[in-house]
Amino acid sequence: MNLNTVFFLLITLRLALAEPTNKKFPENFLFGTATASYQVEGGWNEDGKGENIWDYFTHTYPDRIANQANGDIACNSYHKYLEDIEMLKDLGVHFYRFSLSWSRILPEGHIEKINQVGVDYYKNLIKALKENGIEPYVTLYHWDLPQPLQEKGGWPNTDLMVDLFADYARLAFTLFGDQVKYWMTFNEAKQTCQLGYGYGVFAPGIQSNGIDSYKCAHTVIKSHAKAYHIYDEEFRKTQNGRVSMVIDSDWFEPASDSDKDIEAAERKIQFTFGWYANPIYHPDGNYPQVMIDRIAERSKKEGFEKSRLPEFTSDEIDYIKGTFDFLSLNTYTTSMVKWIDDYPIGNVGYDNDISVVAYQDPSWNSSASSWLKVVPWGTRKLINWVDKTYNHPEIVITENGFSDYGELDDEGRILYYQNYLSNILEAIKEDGINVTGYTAWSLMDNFEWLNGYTEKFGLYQVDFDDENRTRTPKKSADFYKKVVATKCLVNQCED
Ligand code: GOI
Repeated sequence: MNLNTVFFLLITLRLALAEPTNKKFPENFLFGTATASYQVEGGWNEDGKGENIWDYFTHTYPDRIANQANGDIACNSYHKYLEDIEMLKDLGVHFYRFSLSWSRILPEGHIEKINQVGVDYYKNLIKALKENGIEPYVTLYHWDLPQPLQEKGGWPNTDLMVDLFADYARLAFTLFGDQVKYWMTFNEAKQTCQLGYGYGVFAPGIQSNGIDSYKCAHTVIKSHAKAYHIYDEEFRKTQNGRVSMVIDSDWFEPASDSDKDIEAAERKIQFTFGWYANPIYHPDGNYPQVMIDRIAERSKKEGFEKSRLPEFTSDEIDYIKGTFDFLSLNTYTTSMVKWIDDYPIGNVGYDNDISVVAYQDPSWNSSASSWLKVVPWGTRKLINWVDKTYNHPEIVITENGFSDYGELDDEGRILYYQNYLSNILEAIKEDGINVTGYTAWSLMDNFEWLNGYTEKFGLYQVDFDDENRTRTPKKSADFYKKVVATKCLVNQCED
């Protein structure tokens, strides 16, 4: 054996050993899993809880939900939260992301009437989590607005909602802030505003595409900022926690490397992610310029007196920008984007304001959800885009997951997590991006909005035909448990 051969062997050995190391997350990286109040709690009218827009929507328009399902009982976590905590303990997760049901705490939406039993439910849940070493990550609003507030106009009513949300947020910080150190004000406001007040397919079912949906977003962004400032001024010193707003986005890949397709993909992500992120996370604040310009121009041609996109004053821009302690990102999939000529003036709406074509490649692997194709590389690109566009914030992935029909042997979900996590790890290690946490959606099968109980995202199966709502770990639960325990994506990582 000559010296070259020895070197060759040594280098091969070194590479073989080094390879697994690259599959290890940083020591301080945190793993968790998530649910949301309406999707799991049930107990919809128990112990003084008020009605919210999803109670009202599912009861009033049962045909809009697959199999006329609703969240009246859901996973019955209102009564079974201790069992949920056993599952979390078994997974070994560092944190549990859940949301507060606003109307369980404030049945009429305002702070003049507090439902103590509802408050106690969350106090007990939080206490039990802490006793088991699981950090609560609390979302204030995951889509379940108190119905009485909707009857006064809901989110498009900016003057009403900003102060009401601020009151609710202050109350939550006061009640739970000694124990809760991670707060998320809103989950995926784009779904609230565009599906709820634009297309009208989600509760409350208002169809005012490109008008109320923009007003809704305006209110949500202002509400978030006010809640953040309240935390900053009244609680941060004593409670020392962190506040963020969850924004969701697909990755949008240009359909070709033509300048036009690249411009179209950028416009699409600015209208999707930038709509909410720019005012808060961009150093200059305000809506993306491309939204301001295009919506103003189209509004004028449509005969509106002013732009359908509400304006922030310069004081408001300053007040809103920078209201975050980290950036929380939900992401599931990718779409391709193609440039087209602008849609002619006529139909008023968000998609016309964007005027691009988005589609998914039929060759991509499917899930049980029509919108969710498995595209792991898209997530790495999205993380890079977010990092670059918003000046390198700390990023926490607050949701990511895969749907099937509920089988225990859920290889598809394992493959999804394996490959998405691998791309997130590459974003950290190879691209040098500061991603500090990952959240698997979801802890258990639950009420999947319009699709009822037909599409399942859980690490645990829930038997919805059984009064006990029996929970059973899927194969993916074992997989995730191992990842959480080792912070490693292969059989063994170097230390
Ligand atoms: C999270 O949202 C959310 O936070 C969790 O609560 C949730 O459980 C989890 O995701 C899993 O979903 C193809 C008009 C089919 C009507 C394309 C326009 C259906 C209906 C696109 C536009 C899309 C993750 C439903 C983000 C809601 C699924 C947001 C992904 C319904 C569509 C549409 C489409 C449309 N979205 N969600 N939808």
